[in-house]
Amino acid sequence: MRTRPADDRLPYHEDPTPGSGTLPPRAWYAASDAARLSLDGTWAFRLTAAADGTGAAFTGDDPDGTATAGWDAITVPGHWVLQGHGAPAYTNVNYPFPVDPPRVPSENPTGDHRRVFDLLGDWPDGGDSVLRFEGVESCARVWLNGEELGTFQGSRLPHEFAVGRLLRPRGNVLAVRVHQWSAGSYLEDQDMWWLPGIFRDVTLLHRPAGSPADFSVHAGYDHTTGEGTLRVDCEPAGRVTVPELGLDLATGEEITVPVEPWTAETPRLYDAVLATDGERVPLRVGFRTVRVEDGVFKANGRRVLFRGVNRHEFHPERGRALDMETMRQDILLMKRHNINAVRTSHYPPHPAFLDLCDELGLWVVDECDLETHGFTSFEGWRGNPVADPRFTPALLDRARRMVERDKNHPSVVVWSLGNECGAGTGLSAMAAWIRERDPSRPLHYENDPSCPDSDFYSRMYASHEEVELIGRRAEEPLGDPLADARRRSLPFVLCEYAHAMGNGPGGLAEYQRLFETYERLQGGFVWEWIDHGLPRVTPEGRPYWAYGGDFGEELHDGNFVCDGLLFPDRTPSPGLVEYKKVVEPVRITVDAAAGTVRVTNGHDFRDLAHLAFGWRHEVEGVAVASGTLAVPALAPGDSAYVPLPPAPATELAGEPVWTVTAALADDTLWAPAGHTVAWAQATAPAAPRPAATGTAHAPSRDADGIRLGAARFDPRTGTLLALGGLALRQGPRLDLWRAPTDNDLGADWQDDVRHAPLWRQVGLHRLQHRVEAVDAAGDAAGDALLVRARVAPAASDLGLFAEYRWTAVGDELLLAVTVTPDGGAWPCTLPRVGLRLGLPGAYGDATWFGGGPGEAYPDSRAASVTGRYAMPVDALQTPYVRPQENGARAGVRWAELRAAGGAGLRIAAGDDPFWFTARRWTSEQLDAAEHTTDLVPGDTVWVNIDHAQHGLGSQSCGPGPLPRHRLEVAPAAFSFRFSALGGPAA
Ligand code: IPT
Repeated sequence: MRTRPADDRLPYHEDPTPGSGTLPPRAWYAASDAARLSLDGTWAFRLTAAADGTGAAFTGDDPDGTATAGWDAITVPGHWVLQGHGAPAYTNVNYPFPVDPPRVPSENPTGDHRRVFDLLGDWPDGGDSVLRFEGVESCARVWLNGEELGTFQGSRLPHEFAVGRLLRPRGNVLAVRVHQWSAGSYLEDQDMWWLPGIFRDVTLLHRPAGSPADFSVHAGYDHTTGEGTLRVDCEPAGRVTVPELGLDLATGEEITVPVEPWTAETPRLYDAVLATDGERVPLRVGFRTVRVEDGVFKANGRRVLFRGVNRHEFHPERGRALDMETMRQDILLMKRHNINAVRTSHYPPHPAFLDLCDELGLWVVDECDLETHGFTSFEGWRGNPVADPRFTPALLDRARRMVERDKNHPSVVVWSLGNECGAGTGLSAMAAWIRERDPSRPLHYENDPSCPDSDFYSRMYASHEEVELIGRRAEEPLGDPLADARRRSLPFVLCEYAHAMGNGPGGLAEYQRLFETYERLQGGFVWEWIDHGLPRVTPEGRPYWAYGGDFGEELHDGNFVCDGLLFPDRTPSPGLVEYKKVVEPVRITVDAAAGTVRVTNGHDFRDLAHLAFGWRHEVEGVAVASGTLAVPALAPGDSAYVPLPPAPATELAGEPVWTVTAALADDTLWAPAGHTVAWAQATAPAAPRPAATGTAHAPSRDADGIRLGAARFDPRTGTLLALGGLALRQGPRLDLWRAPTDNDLGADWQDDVRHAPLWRQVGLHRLQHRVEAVDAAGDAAGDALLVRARVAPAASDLGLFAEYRWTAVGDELLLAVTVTPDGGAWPCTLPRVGLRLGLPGAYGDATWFGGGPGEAYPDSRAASVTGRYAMPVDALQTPYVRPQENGARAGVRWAELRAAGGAGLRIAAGDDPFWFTARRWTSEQLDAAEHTTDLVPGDTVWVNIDHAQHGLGSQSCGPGPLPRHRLEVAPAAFSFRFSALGGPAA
């Protein structure tokens, strides 16, 4: 590494050491009786291209605003690139500037922000006042009334200045110069949009004489006695009252009393007040103790299973400037989807978010604002700031600002040093400081394999196989036996897994089974919570979500920024619905034959008294009867069998389905009574399908082609042309292709087999159908139309024989297909095996009996509920930000597609339920689209009825589908029954 003798002459924004003029960090609290003035709102703004900004005039004491006359207005909190100045840019790992720490480009977008404010009429005398910035990206220099206050870096952390001596009743001039790039940018290489600006609140706070300089709430819980111990340290001293507990104690004094503990499942908070001579601060105290004990992370003496997500702060219009409503919405959505933990990837969130976590109940891994991932591109992470002593003071500053700000939240149970920084002494310095300052919480860091600074063995995207080994504490040893022994003794978390990019993730259920089997495996955090898509419109005004590269970035990582369980507008994706089911905290198994339901309480702390159980009986998706189920208030971990009522009598014929649900018995803060927490179904063993009744027809040739019952076929190709009054756009034929998902494509750094690139290499996206025989003479098995084809791509000797055996009985047309691979060894799996057919565009209403309401795939189908559903074809689509395979419904017994008048086509399963997909564009069009607006409905409804689908996996950043969910090339046989549905007029 070069050393730069000139470092001491670096301008402040390139100086890696913490800024100047700020106050020591302290605890954040939402409110107190001290005056405060929000400076959020409209500010004057001008963007310039270099760090000089608009020059000196802007910084002056100029209440009339001559210096900023004619400037634009900007909303604070906000990012200028989302308000019409400059553009956002997305990179994952790469720094979007030459890597030469701590120097940054001369082209350094700089936003001068200026606001003039009056004090409230009654702004108190005495004491001091501080100006507090909750978050500015990436570096700021601040002037008040013409005097420079100082500078700071550390975007997602608070910074305060003492300003009392400068304030006047009217016309205070606050000038803030914000640089997009600074030495701090080297520490902020998180996988997200680069979004400069004053993006969190700016507040003026009165600090009366005798107000707490800082305070620390220590509220532990002893599960062996049921007692909580409270001590509040505060400078200057004061008193703490907790009315509900009858407590009134001095600060520094410790008291032990019986309490109800805080957990994420039971977020019990006690209102309290900390009163010093100068200020009364309302507190909400949650009593809990967390520690790693016997290799297991425990809260209040019990092992905790993290059912977590990684949460970036993101709002499609406001970027990382989140309002309270959005923060609350995130938590409500998490709670309603059985999520119990958040890793604040990869920076401390808005401080109010943690209040909401305290209140609504989430375990929080609070992560420092730190990532230096871009250095991974250099041999041995050359130049990595966490191994560069020049940056150590900044790293310590960041650790301090996080811990001091967030230390009083019961929800924060783990401190995380940062993300993807490799290894370095700077990290150890942070860890040492945090351990000393707050021994009450364990530390987390993932990216140093020997875990010297972590109390968890933490990994990202490890395969099921490896996770299982780790669960058995039988993982591959580290070279150093001491380090290995230490790591082997640690509890394990997957700080990231199940990459939720596009369609996926698959394999969640299998991970969850491992977490539930091995004590050491304490769950994980899905990557990630929300897609960071930004709204745009086409020139014709059609809206879509933009991703990396859509803003003319020189370097970018495309749609890797859209890998969340929520769409950018916070609509839950199928992946989130699947996650909710997989992590449900009650396991229900319905045994219809035995007439029993087994219920296991999978909560870590709560019994089941808060849930109401119910049953429902349906026949082929039609409700027959329902009732309640008495389930004992099982303790965590306990199971019981409860009887099902006898099957209700019904005239209805068809497949009976039992559904048992566990729902909230009463309203909670996060969902109303009746909200379903867990469920299970029992479908009857596949009922023998009723034999088709009616006359068997024989095929015949005439001038119009081949006839078979109500069907007409092309005499040359043997393709079904029409059935009754329905003329098909394309008769059913073998289809293997699907528009690759992000997970099918895999990540380009992976050595493992990546499925979609192989599919394309083999040519599965351009299969030709060569018809070998159309035989209407029947076969030994009866009167059948036999069609034989070889389906294969150009330039390859690989192919598949497809034999279609058509028969007709009564009004039904039966098709049995056999598929036989031909050629040598296939180097790839298959996307799907089934049939594709095209119907006239009018056949746009789907009804089916099978899995729904949402899509499902082989390794993501736990949430698929067997029932009867009806929706327009347009509603069957899942609008992934980058279009790709979507919308399959699992386990379908029959599906109908109808036109407005009622005429339609019914497709019923032959021997096995099938996968049903329908859309107004082809798989090839879906494959070609880059944004949702590239998909234009055509005049055909394309229907796929699949015997098999390849799994989803998580290979856009992790492992592909598990072997049993891979669709291998092999002989297959499947069948369907088609019938034309007459409309009222037909
Ligand atoms: C991992 C990062 O920690 C996370 O921020 C995000 O980029 C994620 O990947 C992918 O979306 S790092 C990865 C290279 C294993």
